[in-house]
Order: sequence, then C-alpha cells, then structure tokens
Amino acid sequence: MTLFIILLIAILIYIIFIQIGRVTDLARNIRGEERTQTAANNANGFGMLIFMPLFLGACVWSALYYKDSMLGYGPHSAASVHGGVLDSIFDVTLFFTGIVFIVTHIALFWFAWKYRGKVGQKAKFFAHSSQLELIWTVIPAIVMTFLVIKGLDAWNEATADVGPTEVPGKDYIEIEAMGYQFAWQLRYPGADHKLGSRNYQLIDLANNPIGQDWNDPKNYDDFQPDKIVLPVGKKVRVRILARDVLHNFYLPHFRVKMDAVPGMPTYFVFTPTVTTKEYRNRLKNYPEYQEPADPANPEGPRRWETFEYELACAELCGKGHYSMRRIVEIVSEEEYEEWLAEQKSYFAQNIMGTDADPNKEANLKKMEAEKAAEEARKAREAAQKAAAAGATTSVGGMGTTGTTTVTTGAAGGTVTTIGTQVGGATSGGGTTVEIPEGMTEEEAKKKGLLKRIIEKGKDKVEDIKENRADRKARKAAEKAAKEAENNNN
Ligand SMILES: [Cu+2]
Repeated sequence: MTLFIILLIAILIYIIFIQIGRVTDLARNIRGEERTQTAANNANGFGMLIFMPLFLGACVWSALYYKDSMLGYGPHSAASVHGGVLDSIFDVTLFFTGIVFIVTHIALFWFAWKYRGKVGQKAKFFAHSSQLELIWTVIPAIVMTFLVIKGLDAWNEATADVGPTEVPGKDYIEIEAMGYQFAWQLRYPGADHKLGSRNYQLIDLANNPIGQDWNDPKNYDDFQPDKIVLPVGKKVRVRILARDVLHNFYLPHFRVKMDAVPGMPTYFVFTPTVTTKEYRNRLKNYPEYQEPADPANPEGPRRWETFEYELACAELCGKGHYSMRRIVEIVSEEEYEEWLAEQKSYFAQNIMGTDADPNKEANLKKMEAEKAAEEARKAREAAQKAAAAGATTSVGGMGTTGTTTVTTGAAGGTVTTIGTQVGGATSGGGTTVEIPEGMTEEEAKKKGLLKRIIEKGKDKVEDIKENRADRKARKAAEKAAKEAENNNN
C-alpha cells in the first residue's frame, strides 16, 4: 500500500512538471521567447553568484565551529603512537583537496554567472588543446603520486605487526575482539599471556561464545571482560574476528580501524599514549566540554568528566549496529595490574567441572579441595574476629605480658586505673577496674583481677578449640588437593 502511494505521488509530480513546462512554452509564445529566456538566464546566473560565497562561507564557518569536536584538532590529537602519522597524512590531503575545492567552487559559480546566455553572445568552440590537457593531467598526477606514496608509507607504519622476537606479556599485550550482531566478545590471555586456541565449530552461543578449545590449557586462564582496559605506553596487538557478518574494529581516539571479516582474522597493533584521566584533563580546557553531560541535569557532571574512550563498530552491520559500543579505559601500569587481578577466567567460572570440561572428574575434586580450603580460611578469620571482639578483655599476645584493660559491667560504679601485674612481670600500662558501690578499691581490684584471669582462661580454651577445627579443615583440604593432583596425573 505504501509503495503504491509513493508510486502514485511520483507519477503525479511527473505530470505536474510536464504541465509547468507546457505553461512556460505557452507564455513564451505569447510574450516573446527571447525576452523570457534572457530574464530567466539573468535570474539563474544571479542566484549562482549569491550561492557561491554563501556556501563557501558556511563550509568555513562549520569547520571552525566544530574544530574542537573533530578528531585531529583541538583536544583530539591522537592518543596513540602511530596516530599522529595518520593525522598528518589527513592534513596534507585536506590541504590539496581544500585548494581544489575552493578554486573549482569559485570558478563553477562565477562562470555560471559570467557566461550566462545573453542576446548576441556566442560560445567559443575548439575541439582540442594539448596545452590544457597537459595541465589538467600532469598536475593531478603529481599530487596524487605524492599522496599515494605518503599514504602507503603511513599505512605500512600504522599496520606493522609485532616483530618475530617480541614476547607477548613482556613486549606487548595480545587481546582479541570478536564482532557479532550486535556486540563485541572481548578476550584477554590471562596469566600465561597467551590466548588459547579456538575453533568456529566449537562455538556455542550460550556456553562457548568464541569457540574456545577446552583441550588447550592456554584457554584455562583466558577471561572475557566487558570493556577494554589497557596500560598506557604498552604495545597492544588486537586479534580481530567476526562471527557472522562484516564488522569493523574502530577506536577513533587511537586512530585504529580494521575490518572484522568472518573467516579471515585481521589484526591491529597500537600503543596508547594518553590515559583516560589525562584525556579528560585535556578536554577540561575547552568551553564545549564544560557543558553539562546531560542537558536535563544542568547541575550534573560536565562533558569532560564523563568522557570515555570507546570501541565502536564502523561497518553498518544491521539494525542493532549502534549498540556495538564498548568502553575503553587507558590506565597506569599499577591500575592495570589491579584490574587484571580482579578478573576471573571464563573456564573457571563457566566450564570447569561441567560436562564440557575434558577433565571434569579431576577438576571437581580440585574444586572441592579449594572449597574446603576456602572454608577453612573463612573459619580461621571468623575465629580471629570472634577472639578480638568476643570479650571486653584484650590481651597483648598469648603468654606474654602486656597492657591489660578490664572493665567490669556493674552500673553506677566509678572507674579507676591502677597498676597491675600479669604473669609475674609488671605491665607498663594500667588496669581499669570499675568499683561497685559499697566496695573498697582493694576488693574491687581483687575481683577485677579474678574476673580477668577467668576470662583469659576461657580465651585460651577457645583458641585451642579453634586451632583444632582449623587444623582439621586444613588437613581435609590438603588431602583433597593431593587426590585431585593424582587424578590429573
Ligand atoms: Cu557491527
């Protein structure tokens, strides 16, 4: 139905144009053809003349207006080592094409005005001019050669791979990004710095989204974060893959852009040079970025404060294409190590001990052992906590002399601090003994000391009990771990 209406409208517009043409012809016949034509030529020529500076002015104005928002200008100089090379080749290209644009634009509209149809004016005709042809062939050829050679040089530099002697983990970090409709599956190599092997036939959307081969131990520590975090100044090699259709791995601020092609792995090597924090500080100096990030919340954070580097898909890959954004964070080496320590391997979280695990039995035992060890650790911690908080008596180390403070509970009494002796040696500090009403200081002191001795004894018994439970749990954990190890071998 919609298509029918569109077709109908198109046909009607066509008929209207034909009718207008007929009316113009009729008017020409009535008023005299030449006069009508000249008036139309003058009006058109004048329109062209006005359009020329207006359009040129709008181009220059918009370039200046948006200069701080465009990559390569204002605060947006490249945040990677190779990025500057690409920015400079862009500037050189813009310089030449800019000249051509301005000259041809002025010539086009000026000529349309100057050589408009006039009564008695005839166009100059010549069939051939070697000189002209030479000029418009040689000049573009020289400029193009220069641009192509410079571009090729920049391309080779930007897309250079890591050297054969470079070691992953030491000289560079290798990560992986697999595009799919509509997100990125990211993978980091874990502690071994090596990404485990992969097979597209093993892909299972729910349990193995990138098709990792669980027979390859290199896969065991690989983890799949939901954002890219990288240390500043370290070389990164990204393996770029696609699971369904064409995508494009695009990190605009680092001038990284590479197609993700199903069945044809690509890569990009780059070195980030500016941390997210530093980039925000750059933006801070520009009025555009002092605006509120959310116009509905004028008092909220500014645009520079909420800035994040991003990974985008730069290949129109379907209707959810826009949602392929991932945050990229560039941090210091220490922050990166901290973040790494928090990450959990995909295998350990989702595969270990399940039917997909080739070492299911052994790993189940190992997991039990780990669980027992963890419980023992928790019990130990809880016991320590209870020992510290359980009594109002705190003792400065078992079996040694220390400062002892005793506060007995009776209400309404006064509190006094008196010197005391524990375990035969005089303590450096004092003891607080509350004196209930109707009791001498001496009696209170005796009572306080007695109470303390009783509580100390209780503590000791508790300690022994805890140690026993602790030892039992530890032994169980060790036994289970040993069994698991034996099974693995
Ligand atoms: Cu995409």
